[in-house]
Amino acid sequence: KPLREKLMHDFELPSPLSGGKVTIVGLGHVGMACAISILSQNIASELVLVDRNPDKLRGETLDLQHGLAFVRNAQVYGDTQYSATAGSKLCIVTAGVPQGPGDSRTSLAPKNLEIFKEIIPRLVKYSPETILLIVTNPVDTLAYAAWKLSGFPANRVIGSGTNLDSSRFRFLLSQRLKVVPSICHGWIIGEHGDSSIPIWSDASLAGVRLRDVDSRVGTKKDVENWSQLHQEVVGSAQEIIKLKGYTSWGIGLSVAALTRAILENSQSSYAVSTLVQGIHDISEDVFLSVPCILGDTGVSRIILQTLNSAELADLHNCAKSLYEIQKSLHF
Ligand code: 6V0
Repeated sequence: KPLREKLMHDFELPSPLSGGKVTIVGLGHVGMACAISILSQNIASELVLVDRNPDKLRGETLDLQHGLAFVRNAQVYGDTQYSATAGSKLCIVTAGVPQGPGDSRTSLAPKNLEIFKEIIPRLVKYSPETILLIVTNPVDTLAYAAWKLSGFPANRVIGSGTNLDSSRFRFLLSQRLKVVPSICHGWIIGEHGDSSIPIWSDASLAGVRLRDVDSRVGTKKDVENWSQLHQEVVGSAQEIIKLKGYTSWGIGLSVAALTRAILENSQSSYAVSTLVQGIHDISEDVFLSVPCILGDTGVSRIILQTLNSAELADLHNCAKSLYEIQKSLHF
């Protein structure tokens, strides 16, 4: 008898599909930051890694597998074939051309759209019930592309959107207030990146709205210049890219939080990119971030914030400019 059979008797083998299967396509800086964040927080029971570069795929897979003795039971394997992704509850897509110093996110759209035309139909073929979580930039346009290419209902296609911008904002708020980020609240909505919208009318410290204390916060009349925080959020990706070449940890942790909400059906709220046609009187079929409730159906509800007229106008402008970009692309 082989040693394995001398060591144990197979009684009832565990089911191969655990329900907590997550696929990550694209194992660059962002994909691997997502992988390590998800693994180290014990969020998924099965993690499948896919990349078109076989050496990178094998190297990253082995490297992660060598740490599995230190996390709760999770299977990790890599494949260039999409059949390995079958039955995924969630597919995270980070594959694509990254932003270099000085590149706008929007300039990446045509190239990354072509990559999505390869990836999305293959994911859909093997996991027709999956939820797609898009991270590749420009994330709002590519979430829309994934929705079109998949034919999925909109609730099952999510862009990582301004969840990262919102956490950058909460961190900066916490630094200025000298408290921890988790008690600072503030939504950044709209387009991920340059034209994101800070909702100052809602920003609060442990439930106390900053504008109830000083109505000038975040406006041009504000002598303390709190709106600078949003400028820093907008500039932060380029600042990090200049300093270290790419961004990874923030987005990795942000994606892990979204993954947990979906897999655990937590029904908690995050600013993510979703189909906003009909929300806040937006007429275009575009994906933009608004606070959404996430769970095992993807986006279960969209929170209808009470936006002031300036915030609404900014949101409508975002929708129009994204719509123009979409029109110029060939799906
Ligand atoms: P990277 O380090 O170049 O990794 C990209 C990976 O994608 C590489 O391993 C490629 O081999 C792989 N890849 C490319 N084409 C395919 C394909 N057709 N099939 C499978 N794999 C493929 O880039 P990085 O990880 O830094 O960035 C990835 C994407 O994330 C870029 O579009 C970034 O702009 C975007 N980001 C999005 C953020 C967000 O907040 N939404 C934040 C940071 C980066």
